[in-house]
Amino acid sequence: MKIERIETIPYSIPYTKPLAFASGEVTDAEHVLVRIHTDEGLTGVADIPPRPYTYGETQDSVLAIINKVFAPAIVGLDPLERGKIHRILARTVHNQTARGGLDIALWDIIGKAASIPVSALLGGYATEMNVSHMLGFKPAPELLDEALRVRSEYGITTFKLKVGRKPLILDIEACHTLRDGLGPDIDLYLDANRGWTANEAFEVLRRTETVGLSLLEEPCDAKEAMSRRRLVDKSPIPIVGDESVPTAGDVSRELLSGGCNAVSIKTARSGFTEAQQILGLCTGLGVDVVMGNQIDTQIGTLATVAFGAAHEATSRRAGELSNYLDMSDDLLADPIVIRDGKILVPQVPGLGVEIANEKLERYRQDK
Ligand code: MUC
Ligand code: MG
Repeated sequence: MKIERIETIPYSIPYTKPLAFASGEVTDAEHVLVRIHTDEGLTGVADIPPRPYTYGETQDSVLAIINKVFAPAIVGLDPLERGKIHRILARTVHNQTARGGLDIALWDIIGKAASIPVSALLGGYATEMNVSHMLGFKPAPELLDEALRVRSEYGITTFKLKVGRKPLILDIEACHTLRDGLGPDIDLYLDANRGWTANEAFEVLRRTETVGLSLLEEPCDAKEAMSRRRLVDKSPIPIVGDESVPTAGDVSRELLSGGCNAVSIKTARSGFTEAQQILGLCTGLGVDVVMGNQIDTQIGTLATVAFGAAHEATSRRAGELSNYLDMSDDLLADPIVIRDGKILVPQVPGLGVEIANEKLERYRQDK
């Protein structure tokens, strides 16, 4: 089998409800759909979400790096020659989500060629994942309304609150409002997307001591190494690295230097291959992981579900899998269902991504 052609399709789908957080805001999913076609008629599919404020990529940069650099270098290779392909892709630094998407599409081909779900190929631990719902910036009463609605509609009992706002009282109040309104049984954790200093994060932790938070993600910039290390050292809850740890190398540096003591794994930026390396580092060191969301579409969500369900360590916590609920539409032909707080792994060869062609025609931007 040979890679014959790599197709990159820019598209845009508006959000019904923009997601705002400390490092940016998403109002439209301006993504790239990548399809790797083989000479045997098998096609691997992945969704690429450029996030300029996180990785410096844009829709145009994703198109350029794949069309001009990656595709010419890997067309003609066998999709099973993964080691060779990754060696070639690794010659180019950064471009996380472009590389991640290619890796996911290659795994999709391999699953289809073997007639096995990719999740089973990756590890086959479980056939479902619990869902964590992300709450963007909003006044506290609206956050509670959303969380109550999501719990009653989808059975979701884990919530990640976006924080990092000033004055700090906005986030402190939101934490107390959510805990008071949702009761003691929900899992509540925070993601500040580097919005605070380490000292501000200390203050928030102190003033939310009674809330029972489980994790604090990217409280401050990990580059401010000394204050971040002090925070990791003294925090009563794990400090999760997300945008500070996009690669396995970053994970090892941040864990070994004390920049974080838990890790968010995102398949959109790591693909499955590097995500497994990251997971190996974390499980080897005894560090907790959480399956994160790159503000993914349903296509991206299926990739996270495949990886998260495949391993015991990624199945322990609920994965962040519900951002797509705020999109006005999607390219996936059969919408994902969240029931009893869970998403099932499609039991079909590959990733189970079936594209609705009429939707792709409607939202693509290259015609
Ligand atoms: C998250 O976990 O941070 C927001 C920025 C980004 O890169 O991902 C999202 C969610
Ligand atoms: Mg994050």
